[in-house]
Amino acid sequence: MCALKTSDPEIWGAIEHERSRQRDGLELIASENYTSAAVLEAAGTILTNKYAEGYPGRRYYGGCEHVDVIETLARDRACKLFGAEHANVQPHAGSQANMAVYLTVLKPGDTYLALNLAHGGHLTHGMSLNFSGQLYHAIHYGVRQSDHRIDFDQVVALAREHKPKLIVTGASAYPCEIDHGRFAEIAREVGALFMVDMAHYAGLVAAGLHNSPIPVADYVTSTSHKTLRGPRSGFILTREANAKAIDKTVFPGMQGGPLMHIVAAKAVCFHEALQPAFKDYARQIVANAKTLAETLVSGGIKLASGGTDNHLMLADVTAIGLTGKIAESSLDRAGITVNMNMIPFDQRKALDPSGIRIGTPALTTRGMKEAEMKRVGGWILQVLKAPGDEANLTRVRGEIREFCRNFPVPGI
Ligand code: DSN
Repeated sequence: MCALKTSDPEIWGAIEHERSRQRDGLELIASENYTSAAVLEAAGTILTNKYAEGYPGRRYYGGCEHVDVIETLARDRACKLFGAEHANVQPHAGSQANMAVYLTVLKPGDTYLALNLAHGGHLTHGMSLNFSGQLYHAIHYGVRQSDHRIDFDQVVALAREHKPKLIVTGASAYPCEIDHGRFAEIAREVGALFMVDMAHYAGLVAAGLHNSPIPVADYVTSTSHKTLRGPRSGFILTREANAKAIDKTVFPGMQGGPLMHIVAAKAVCFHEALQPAFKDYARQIVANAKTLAETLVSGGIKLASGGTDNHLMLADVTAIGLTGKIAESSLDRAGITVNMNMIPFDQRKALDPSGIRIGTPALTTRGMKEAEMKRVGGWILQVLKAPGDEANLTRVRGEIREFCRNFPVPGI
């Protein structure tokens, strides 16, 4: 960092402040994590200098012999990790991975079925302002009001009524396991293709803790930076029969040169996830989420679906007289980072919804376990019960800073 400090002290300074923020606070954003030092190193290499449009062995630039090795390793490792036939590791992010599948299998105006954003879905699953809602006719299923689990009766009814070309599942704020097999049966019955966006729970799939979409889905998309703990990026898994079409859509269809430093970092992440220790890590993410959920519930917080089966939970803070925005900002002032989030059947708007989303992947990476989750839950409760008490927030922040010293962040 010395060169940067000298040449651009403003950017260097902001990065240093962010480094302290990541080290001194409790990171509970469900879609974030801390990469290993090795992933960070790969992402920060001279590979950023290289153009490599095309695929290994078929590039449009000279000098690609070394990046070919890297991309081939990344693809092979992704396939081995998830038991897939083909991997495209070039999508810059999850949105691009999803876009690549849509562009491959849908024509503008075609109908597809996906989970409602307000019930835990994702922007790229057909939100009206997103390309996925503008270019295509997105129909949405939701969760049941009674237990906040996916309403399969509604999925079946909508699939039969609309005969979508594609059925999509996967979520960014859904605390339960998704039954991919059930979706696959419905897709088969109505003659639809089936895509799973496993971005949030990919690490749990890799560890065998969540049923895998690979055997039953036509296309699986993911990010690499959430439970999978890699660099910020995306990838697509599919059968060999779909390989040519999906590769052609990613390049030259929608992207130019792949970010080879990030492809290398993805290869490192897949290698790490193939190690036995990753299974222990993923198990601990889920155990930590359960303990944190129990702590919050016993402190009077209402959770969507009553708890969690995976790495995240959704708390309805209106039940204790707050809004998601107030909860997010008071927790922030105490050194606890979460994001405000809609809860199913929310009566409020996305910019100040009724809930907050809380996830355990990042704290688990720091080595925190169940005992620490009880303390973390205790601090969350102390803040939410007195969100305007600045002295209390300052006291909690100090305690958290001290506590965090015992749990180093990899790479810091
Ligand atoms: N924006 C991500 C999340 O926070 O879940 C999903 O892409």
